[in-house]
Amino acid sequence: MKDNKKETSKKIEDLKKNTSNPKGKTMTTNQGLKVNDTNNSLKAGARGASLLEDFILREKITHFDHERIPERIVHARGSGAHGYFELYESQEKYTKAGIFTDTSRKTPVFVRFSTVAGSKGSADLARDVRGFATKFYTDEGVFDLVGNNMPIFFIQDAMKFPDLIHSVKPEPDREIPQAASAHDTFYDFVSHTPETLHNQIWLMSDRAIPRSFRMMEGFGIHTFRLINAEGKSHFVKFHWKPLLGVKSVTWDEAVKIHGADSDFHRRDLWDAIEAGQYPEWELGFQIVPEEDEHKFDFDLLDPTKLIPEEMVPVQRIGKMTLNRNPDNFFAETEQVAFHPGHVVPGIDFTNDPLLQGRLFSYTDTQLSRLGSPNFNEIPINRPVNEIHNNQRDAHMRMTVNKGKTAYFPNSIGGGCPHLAKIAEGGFSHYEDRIDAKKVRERSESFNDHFSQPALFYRSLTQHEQEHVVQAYSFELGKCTYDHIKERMLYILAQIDETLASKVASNLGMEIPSEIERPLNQAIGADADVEKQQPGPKKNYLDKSEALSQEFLPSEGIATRKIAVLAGDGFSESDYNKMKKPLEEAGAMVQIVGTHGGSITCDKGDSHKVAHSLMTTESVVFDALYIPGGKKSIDALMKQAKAKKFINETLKHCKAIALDSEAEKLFDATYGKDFKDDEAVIINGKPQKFIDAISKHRNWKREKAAMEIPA
Ligand code: HDD
Repeated sequence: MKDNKKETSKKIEDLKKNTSNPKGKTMTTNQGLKVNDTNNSLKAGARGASLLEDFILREKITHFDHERIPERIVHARGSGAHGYFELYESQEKYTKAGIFTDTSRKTPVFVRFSTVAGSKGSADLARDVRGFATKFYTDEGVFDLVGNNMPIFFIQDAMKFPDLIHSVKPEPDREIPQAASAHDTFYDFVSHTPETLHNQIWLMSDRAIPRSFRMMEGFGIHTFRLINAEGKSHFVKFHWKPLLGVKSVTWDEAVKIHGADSDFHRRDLWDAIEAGQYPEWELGFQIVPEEDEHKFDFDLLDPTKLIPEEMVPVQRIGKMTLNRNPDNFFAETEQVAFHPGHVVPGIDFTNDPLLQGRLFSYTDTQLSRLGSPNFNEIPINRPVNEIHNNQRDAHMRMTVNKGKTAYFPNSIGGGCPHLAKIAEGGFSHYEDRIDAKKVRERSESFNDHFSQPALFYRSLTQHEQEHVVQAYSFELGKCTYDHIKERMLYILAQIDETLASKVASNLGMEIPSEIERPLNQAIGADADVEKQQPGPKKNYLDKSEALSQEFLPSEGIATRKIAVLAGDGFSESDYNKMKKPLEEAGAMVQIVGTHGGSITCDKGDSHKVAHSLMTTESVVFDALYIPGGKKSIDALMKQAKAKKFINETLKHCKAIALDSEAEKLFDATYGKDFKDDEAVIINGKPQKFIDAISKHRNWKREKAAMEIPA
């Protein structure tokens, strides 16, 4: 195992100034006084009253009483890691940003992944969008890319963000449900707001239940600008492409993982980094020249639209590696403050009205979450270059600013800190021309809400489409108002008739031919309602392969977790035959024993078990191996949980390998009907098993496996 705490960077060195390590040190109060007893309060006699004088007790309790800060209003549950970004080739034709032009740099990053709707303590496998926020500590200041794992957003204007979030959060009268969109208020809102449809259908897809944070794409969503040294602007969309491919679990697994390990994603990220299996993503640019702004059938400023990769290919320009877990969750992951407005020279904004609203919201929220405008001084947030300005004081100021002058211009301070010319790296905004009437309106070019959701659905493979049907049937099935479900069915029919009719049949309802107008309530009281109705579907691309997650395959099985089901007397030669090649391929092989502690193999050697059948579940593993050994198989035959383990692994379309006597156990499960399955390897070569695991799932099995009552 690598010692990833040895991985360092400019930012890690910077954090060391504030890092405290108690090893070999004496306990003190916050005033530096050595403490002699932290177990007993000061009393008038051993059984007597406690004394107010006890400043050691008071300090300890007072600090504890104030340990919590408000959780994030959205994206409250998250996990972070340190790493670095390296550029493949200078992108100076597009931008003057140092991180995108200087290939010699290894720019430190801190990334926080999150769910959106749930509280800080909610379960990782909620059906939800995932946040993917990256803080680049560049030599020119902090650049934050605050994106999600889906390339589009629910709404077109920041003005609607509180409505969206209030609808998806637990219903305010009963604070139910936690971390779930499957309830009336969410579908009441989205069914009246057809612009949400595109993100909604992504939310119903497998993307919303990832196998791992390490196996998700990331997207900056908005169209940003890149500005080069000549001041020329190009539009850009940012993409993160995971080298491990894009992988998900099934909904049935997600539900069970909630109970088996509600920290599943957090643990997975932590364990992979501790094991030296550092997750990697390539950063991609989709570049659109200024003059092509109006070339598309949709508006580049509309955040509910993506640019299909077939129209504008993603150029991979660099790679990010996450190689170090935080030292302290609160100090780093909880206190990190991202902001889409943290940019560096060479990167700028567009008029996307969602982005513009975000530029206000992120600093504002830190004032209540972190308590002061000095949140930038918290170690995880401060840049690696020096900060000098005339901002002063406020709660919890850390910096000791020298000198008399906190104003500009000044002569007493020698005119310092002085201003930077643009040529010296001073930031200047792109000179976007504005000549317009002040209006509170939505552009008509934002009115097409159905073409891209339909394109997304068409582009999915058959099993992915079926998962969308199942997800909508589950979510709408949880709603209690028929009129809301009817509106949703009517809207789904605008995407795809078959999708809508399958969902309708699962709900036991008909698709209405008409619904109450206006379809789009998300407009002003005086707006021209008819003009603002969603326009007809356009078909500018039959399919976009890149929208299916099957399109980004991965090779290998590094960090995949393989369960070895065994009891005393298992065949050591079977086990060794499989274990070595699996581990050489980077997989994590763990014995799940008939009991805890250790089990003894047929050669008499003792092997430590990672879990007993009582303490784990099949859903937290990627594949299953069962070695032979008569005594071991007889013991497993007597444990109902062993059969459940096999049945579930089959149901979730995962690879299974078994050797010699293990076939008897397999025959005692639904396995007997799946012996010809290509991801079931009986007495086969390890390489066949490795190939099957690397495909992630054998979806061809899914229809038949659904019948397994596990
Ligand atoms: Fe946001 C947090 C991503 C729209 C207001 N947002 C937050 C985080 C992510 C995103 C990943 C968590 C950052 C972290 O880990 O600390 N948000 C997005 C994306 C959006 C988006 C990809 C659309 C493209 N957000 C959005 C809008 C608003 C906000 C329109 C408000 C007008 N978002 C916030 C916030 C949060 C936040 C309330 C909560 C905690 C924080 O900012 O620091 O200000």
